[in-house]
Amino acid sequence: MTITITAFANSPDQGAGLARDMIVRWALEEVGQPYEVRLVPWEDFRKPEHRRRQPFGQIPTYEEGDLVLFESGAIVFHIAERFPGLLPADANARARAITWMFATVSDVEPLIIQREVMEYLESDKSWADERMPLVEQRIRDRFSELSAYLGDADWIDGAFSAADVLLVQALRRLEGQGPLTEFPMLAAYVERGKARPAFKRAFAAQLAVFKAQN
Ligand code: GTB
Repeated sequence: MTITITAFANSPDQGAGLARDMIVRWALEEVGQPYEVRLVPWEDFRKPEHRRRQPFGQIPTYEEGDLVLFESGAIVFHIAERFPGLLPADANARARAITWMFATVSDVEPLIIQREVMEYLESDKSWADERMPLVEQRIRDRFSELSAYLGDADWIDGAFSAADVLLVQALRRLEGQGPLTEFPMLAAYVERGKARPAFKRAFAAQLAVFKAQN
């Protein structure tokens, strides 16, 4: 059955692979599933046809026969359950990998997004200079805990899993910048993720879209 995902027709990330279709592309590449991409131009994001797939008018979405999904974390979870390769067979290891998927989307990524919101949307506010160090300190505290948990392991909990797809992509939002650069173990973890052939294929595919449009 054909899998179709949606992505920005013209991504504001300039081909950096930070928009969330990258997470879905990477997961699909890891499990070896071909997919098609419906590119959504800005003017279509709020149209009813797109909102039927994504109630908040965003990308990515995932279609497979009658199934239509939104929320990149949920999409990756579905892919990981549907096809072998992204979740361990052992029940306990699988439960831990799923725990890390939830931890990433609820306890790690929102802190990083808060910083982006401050940088891009709130930098002109009178309180911005006071608040930014607080936001960064929260990220630093969480990264310190994350780094301690990861230690010198390759992946966040045993074998590479869907949790690593989500976590590496979340951390990539701070690639080359503080506070991530202050945590060499986490920066190296991101590099390991990026070195995976499936990541490279996904990255190249989204970059090709950007290049074709610009
Ligand atoms: N929780 C949802 C999910 O995980 O699927 C969030 C989806 C989401 O934020 N989608 C964004 C979107 O559609 C694109 S990925 N935005 C358009 C809108 O809301 O109107 C987020 C994103 C956008 C841009 C960059 N960038 O330029 O670097 C990075 C990430």
